[in-house]
Amino acid sequence: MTQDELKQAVAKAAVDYIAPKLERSSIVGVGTGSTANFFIDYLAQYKDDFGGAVASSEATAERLKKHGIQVYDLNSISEMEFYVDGADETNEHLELIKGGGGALTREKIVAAVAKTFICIADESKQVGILGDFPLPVEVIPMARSHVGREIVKLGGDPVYRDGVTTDNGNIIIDIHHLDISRPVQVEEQLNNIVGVVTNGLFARRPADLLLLGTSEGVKTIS
Ligand code: ABF
Repeated sequence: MTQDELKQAVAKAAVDYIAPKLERSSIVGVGTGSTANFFIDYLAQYKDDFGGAVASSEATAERLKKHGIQVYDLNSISEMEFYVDGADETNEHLELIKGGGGALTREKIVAAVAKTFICIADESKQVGILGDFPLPVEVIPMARSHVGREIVKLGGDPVYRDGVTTDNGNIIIDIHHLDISRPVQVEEQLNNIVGVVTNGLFARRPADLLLLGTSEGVKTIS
């Protein structure tokens, strides 16, 4: 199977998992990226059976609207049963690196609100120790150099993502070669740097369920 076919398989599995649990009033949190896009396309067939969605990016909001799925501002909803999104890396504890697409802040906010966070990923994303994928950090523009210096003190190599502005008007620094053998601790250290808005480690709030696309089929890991 190609990587795209694996992504489609997990996207469909996520829809099959949540569809029977959705009520007319249910709001679904929807992530960003190519796997999430497949999820949106499958979810559209159920658009009359649930209340609508909260999007983790402007791009996702556009795609949802094109399918006729109602998109809500997160502040206007009080409860969200599911958040479904991809990842750049996952370990066996369902701790993730996210944000390769630059939407990490909104993704982390939606993940914080959702009762159940379902991660959908193909098997290339599964790793022993997180960190081969450069860890994205969203940073307030004026703090770029300061944050870079602090990252070096932590042992990482900061690389400014040239030409990228997030949906929140900030910049992204990708951290290479950082030791992430203790993800919760690293997430907290990065959070403590003044000027960091969000980092792409989802360890304090990992996924609850991982649907992993493999050549032997979709594996469900919790
Ligand atoms: C989002 O999409 C991001 O957190 C992550 O960076 C990316 C994964 O992309 P894809 O599904 O295209 O591999 O979930």
